[in-house]
Amino acid sequence: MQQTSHPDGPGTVRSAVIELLDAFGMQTIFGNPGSTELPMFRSFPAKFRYVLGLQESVVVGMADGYAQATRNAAFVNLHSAVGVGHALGNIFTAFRNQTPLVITAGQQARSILPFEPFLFASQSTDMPKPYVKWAVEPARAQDVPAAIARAYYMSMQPPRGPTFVSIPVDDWDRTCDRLAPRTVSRVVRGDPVLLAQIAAALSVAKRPAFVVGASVARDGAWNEVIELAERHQARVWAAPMSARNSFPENHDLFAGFLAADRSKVVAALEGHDLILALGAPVFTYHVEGSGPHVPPGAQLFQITDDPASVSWAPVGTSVFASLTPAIRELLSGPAPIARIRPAAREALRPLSGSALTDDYLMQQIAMLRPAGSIVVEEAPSSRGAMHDRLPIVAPDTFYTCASGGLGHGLPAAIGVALGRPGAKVIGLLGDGSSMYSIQGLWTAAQLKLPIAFIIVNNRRYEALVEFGRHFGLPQVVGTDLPEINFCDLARGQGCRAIRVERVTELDEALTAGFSALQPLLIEVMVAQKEQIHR
Ligand SMILES: Cc1ncc(C[n+]2csc(CCOP(=O)(O)OP(=O)(O)O)c2C)c(N)n1
Ligand SMILES: [Mg+2]
Repeated sequence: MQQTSHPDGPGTVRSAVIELLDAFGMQTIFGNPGSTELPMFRSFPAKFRYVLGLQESVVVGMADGYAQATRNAAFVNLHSAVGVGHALGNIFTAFRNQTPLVITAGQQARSILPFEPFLFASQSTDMPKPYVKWAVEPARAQDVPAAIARAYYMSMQPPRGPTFVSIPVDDWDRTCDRLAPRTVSRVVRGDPVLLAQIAAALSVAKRPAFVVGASVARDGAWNEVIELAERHQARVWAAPMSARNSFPENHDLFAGFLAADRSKVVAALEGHDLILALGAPVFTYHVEGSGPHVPPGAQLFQITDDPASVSWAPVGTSVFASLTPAIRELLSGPAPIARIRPAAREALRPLSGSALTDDYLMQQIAMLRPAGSIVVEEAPSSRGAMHDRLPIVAPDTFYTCASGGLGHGLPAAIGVALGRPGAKVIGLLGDGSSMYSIQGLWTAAQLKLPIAFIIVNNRRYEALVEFGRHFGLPQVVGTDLPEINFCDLARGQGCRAIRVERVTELDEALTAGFSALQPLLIEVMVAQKEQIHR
């Protein structure tokens, strides 16, 4: 293969990998370095940037947000087995988020691997499994570039997700051939016969309903879903625990958010004769349930880019497909029968601000936030308030984790801000949730990212207190979080901070956060639920 000049000199594993990363648009490296990775960064190219996270969970969370925001795989570099260990929670989340990541980890030098050296990983590729799509430690140094290329292509294939390459430290300086990037398809066309059947059933259904999930947003099918819903006068529900926004929440056809609870899903969908799940599992549950999964007599169709959820769906006809082309096929299907447009939801009465509640906080965020701002949320018990009071109306402006694992939201907000320069990012975080990856504030401050970190400080794990009631527990151990000072935690990492203790202080603080060109943490001391008299 032809060699060209490279700042690193031609023909090393490092130069071949750097060229590939450049070709794949992965010039940003998220990492936390150690001895077993350093040779990778010899003569680090000027057009690349290294985003340092102070703990590997933060590193992967940032990369996840960045990959989602840019719709391209993000490159991650972790330190050996322990770095992978710290990162695993957010690797699991990236897997559930279908976020493409190429995760690399340093391994000890090949020549000393037989002697169980310091900082080696004995089963490096087993460690991140089963939450990566593919894991490899190449048999030879010169196979590393091909492994990186395969990891990239696989991460970008539906279902997208993380892949993993373990790289011995002595590999980087070995000589090796360059590897040309290839074109590899990323779209799955659904079975045309089944898609035609769905289009036909949809055209004659009396009261169709759609359940939209994160893969609609991931595939950029926002406009197509709106067009399909309007064409069929279908009410549109957000899928239980959907990690992205897939339909304008101020649209008159928007019906609300399905609960992750079987009988509640059935009750919400009652009266519909056809249910079309788009880009969502059927369905994500969080509590045990029994009985049917859909209202008796209703037909269920599912189209999604996750072959696993296609195979485990308990009822209905499922098609494995990329969402945008599949929905376009439905749009070219037979015209629907005449239907009456369903009534829009009733608007909630505005809150006066008699108490500093999470509901009131969400209402004021909705009122004051700049158009086009992006919400990255991890505030479990405030999610209902957010759904009620903070409608998400523009595509690609809402992110949360699909896994339920805390520690993703704070670093993901940083990644989203990096991936969408110029946009205001609002990190909406519970006091408990933010503590899993609080070190991310340092990276946000160093990079001067325009993020408003809003800490909903209710001084406890409120969601668990509420869950305790579900299990009939009058009291739940390990749920009080007194005496954490988030302003001090922020300032100690170079991040400006404001505390809001009274309703009258809220608007000014939010306005400051929404106009700042740098990160600002706003700690909002909200009332605990039983203190609220509505
Ligand atoms: C990694 C991880 N550990 C524990 C949990 C269990 N958990 C679910 S919600 C929650 C409470 C979160 O507290 P906070 O962010 O303050 O939100 P609140 O419930 O108060 O709204 C916890 C600990 C989890 N989901 N993920
Ligand atoms: Mg809390």
